[in-house]
Amino acid sequence: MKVITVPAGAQVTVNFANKDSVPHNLAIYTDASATAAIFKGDIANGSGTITYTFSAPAAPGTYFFRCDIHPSMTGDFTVTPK
Ligand SMILES: [Cu+2]
Repeated sequence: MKVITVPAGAQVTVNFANKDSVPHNLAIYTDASATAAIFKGDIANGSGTITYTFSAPAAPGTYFFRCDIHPSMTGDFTVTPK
């Protein structure tokens, strides 16, 4: 389990460097059902880099992230109080 932790409401910048040979992305959802997206990052092809910027949820809590192409690549997206 991987964990990304950010402050509530923060402007988040992720320098997403795909060092793999297959495409990946970073997508954040309200929970592990992955039905309500908070942020869906564009897909980075192999050996590509993308900078993602988005606003963290205002409400502290534990959210969920995954790679949409490989739904078994998951982790917690934790939002801490400001
Ligand atoms: Cu992937």
